[in-house]
Amino acid sequence: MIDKAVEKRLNDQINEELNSYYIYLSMEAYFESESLDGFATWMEMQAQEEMEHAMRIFRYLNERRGRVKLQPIEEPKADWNSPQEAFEDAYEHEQYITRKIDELVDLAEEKEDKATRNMLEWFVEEQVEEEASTEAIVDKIKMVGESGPGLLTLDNALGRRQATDE
Ligand code: OFO
Repeated sequence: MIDKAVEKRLNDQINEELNSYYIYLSMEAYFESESLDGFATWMEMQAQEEMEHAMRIFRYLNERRGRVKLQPIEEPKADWNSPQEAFEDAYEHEQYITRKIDELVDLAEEKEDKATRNMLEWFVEEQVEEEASTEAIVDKIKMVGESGPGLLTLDNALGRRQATDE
């Protein structure tokens, strides 16, 4: 039987991942409204990944005979002043999620819950990738600056993102 404090925090993390899903879905809608289809595709893939992150924990909690309790999803921000601002928000959000995962790891270790600690290892590695990818896009947007052709080239490149398993 899973520790109650760990169960509670895993439920909170399911909520964080679903909030992430909503944030990126909202960014997808923003990019669609700006006719930046490639940026929108990238965000659609990102949102799908977040749903899969939530489901990973959902399935794990069920497997441990814990009780999944879904919580309300916050209304996400709907508008940004520029693609740079949206991706800066995404990068900041990923850093926040990394802190949440780290806190969960600390709790699993404190409770000597090795199975949860082991399950979280995937998330620890994933967060390295999530921070790196969003930060790299912020850097690229800064490089092209206000340049229309530069932004369109970047839009094309981001639109080639493929769906992955996670
Ligand atoms: Fe963006 O990695 Fe989950 O939340």
